Amino acid sequence: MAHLLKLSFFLLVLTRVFHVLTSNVIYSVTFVPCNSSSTCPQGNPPAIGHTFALNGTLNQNLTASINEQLRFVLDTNAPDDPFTVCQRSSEPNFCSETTQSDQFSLPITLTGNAISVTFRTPGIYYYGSSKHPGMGGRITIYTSNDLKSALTNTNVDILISMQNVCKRINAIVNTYPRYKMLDELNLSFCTLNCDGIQKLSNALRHNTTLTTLTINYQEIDSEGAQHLAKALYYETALTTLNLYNNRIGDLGAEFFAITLQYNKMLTTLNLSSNSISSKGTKFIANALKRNKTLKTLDLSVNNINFKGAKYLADTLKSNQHLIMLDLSLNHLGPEGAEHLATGLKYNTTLTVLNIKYNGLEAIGSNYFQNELAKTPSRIKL
Ligand SMILES: *[C@@H]1O[C@H](CO)[C@@H](O)[C@H](O)[C@H]1NC(C)=O
Ligand SMILES: *[C@@H]1O[C@H](CO)[C@@H](O)[C@H](O)[C@H]1NC(C)=O
Ligand SMILES: *[C@@H]1O[C@H](CO)[C@@H](O)[C@H](O)[C@H]1NC(C)=O
Ligand SMILES: *[C@@H]1O[C@H](CO)[C@@H](O)[C@H](O)[C@H]1NC(C)=O
Ligand SMILES: *[C@@H]1O[C@H](CO)[C@@H](O)[C@H](O)[C@H]1NC(C)=O
Ligand SMILES: *[C@@H]1O[C@H](CO)[C@@H](O)[C@H](O)[C@H]1NC(C)=O
Ligand SMILES: *[C@@H]1O[C@H](CO)[C@@H](O)[C@H](O)[C@H]1NC(C)=O
Ligand SMILES: CC(=O)N[C@H]1CO[C@H](CO)[C@@H](O)[C@@H]1O
Repeated sequence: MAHLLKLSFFLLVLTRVFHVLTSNVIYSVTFVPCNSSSTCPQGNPPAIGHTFALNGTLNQNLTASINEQLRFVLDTNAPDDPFTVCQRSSEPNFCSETTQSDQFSLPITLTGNAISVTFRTPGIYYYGSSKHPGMGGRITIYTSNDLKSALTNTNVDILISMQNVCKRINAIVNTYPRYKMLDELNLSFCTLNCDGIQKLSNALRHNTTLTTLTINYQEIDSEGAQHLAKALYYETALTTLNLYNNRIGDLGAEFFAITLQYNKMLTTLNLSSNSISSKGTKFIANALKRNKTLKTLDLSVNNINFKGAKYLADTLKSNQHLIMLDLSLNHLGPEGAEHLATGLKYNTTLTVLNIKYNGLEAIGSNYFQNELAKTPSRIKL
């Protein structure tokens, strides 16, 4: 019993510390030059020429949970741009027309001045300049300190889909800066099974702002690849997909090849170390003859031999988009090198071809003699 008491005391202390840590969120408020043309997010009047930056980020919308305290510290003297936090503002006038009863404090104007507000009711609030319309942003207060409150709500679908399949997702979310939009997600330390991949793929189909997804060192097989490829078939915002060290195999490569013919967003596909042979390479190479967006393709550490090299070489003759092709640590052989050297003679856009660790160190320089003389940086032998 005593033991149990001790344990609960310990838990209490921990909870308390955690509570203190998460309940006080500090933003420093600076004024930075604002481009009248494009970079004033809320269309500030050019005459003002300045806008708020919260922790270096222009006019971001914030999220927090009830009972969390937001503290805004002014980092610049701003006699003409008094800063305030308010409710019931019109948008995008952000506190500029609110009466004093809707303001949470008197406006601050001097370096070091601070406003602390603890929100007790969920809803929409604002921060901004009480003088200038358009300077400021929105504060969304959620009901609890859950995933929804931790990030801008554009990617909630993805996070929620991962919550039950990746135990450490909460850790990622808790360390992610709140004033930033989630645009990169690294799930490499999850243990995702096929079900997890399917949930993630379904969530990806909803318009999200995620542009980079990294799922290295998992056991994504052809079925998982099919789910992901299907998601990319719908236009997502994703531009970079890293799947290093999985096992999608030739069938998985075939699924991605289908998607590559339609997707217009993906620029980097990393399929390094995925048990892909020349058979799977053929599908991808053929898809790239038609596709136009992919710029970086990493097929290193696979089982590609001279046949795969020939398919890719054929593609290089017509593809005008690929910039980087990594075929290091495969089994290209001298014949493969010869094919690729021929492909490169056509004026493709490729600026880096990596064929290291294919046992071509000695013989490669013959095949790529012209290339190496012209642009040595183009070939990595
Ligand atoms: C904003 O920056 C301040 C000062 O650098 C820092 O103490 C604070 O933790 C940052 N706030 C957030 C929400 O990251
Ligand atoms: C303002 O626009 C100019 C020209 O487009 C650009 O060079 C500059 O970096 C921009 N400044 C900011 C603060 O975004
Ligand atoms: C911030 O919120 C305003 C509305 O209050 C909206 O117009 C704007 O697009 C939002 N900005 C971002 C970056 O979400
Ligand atoms: C992804 O996370 C893993 C594990 O935490 C880390 O080793 C790796 O560097 C990260 N990769 C990227 C691209 O951020
Ligand atoms: C994503 O957004 C675009 C443009 O807003 C829209 O046309 C498209 O249907 C949306 N896609 C999905 C899957 O919601
Ligand atoms: C592919 O991923 C591996 C592992 O993270 C990395 O070492 C490699 O540089 C990546 N390839 C590209 C082209 O980014
Ligand atoms: C090479 O580029 C030039 C100029 O961009 C173009 O006119 C020509 O058709 C191209 N040749 C091949 C073989 O792609
Ligand atoms: C998705 C996409 O960009 N498809 C293009 C593939 O290439 C053909 C021929 O160049 C275009 O007609 C498609 O629009």
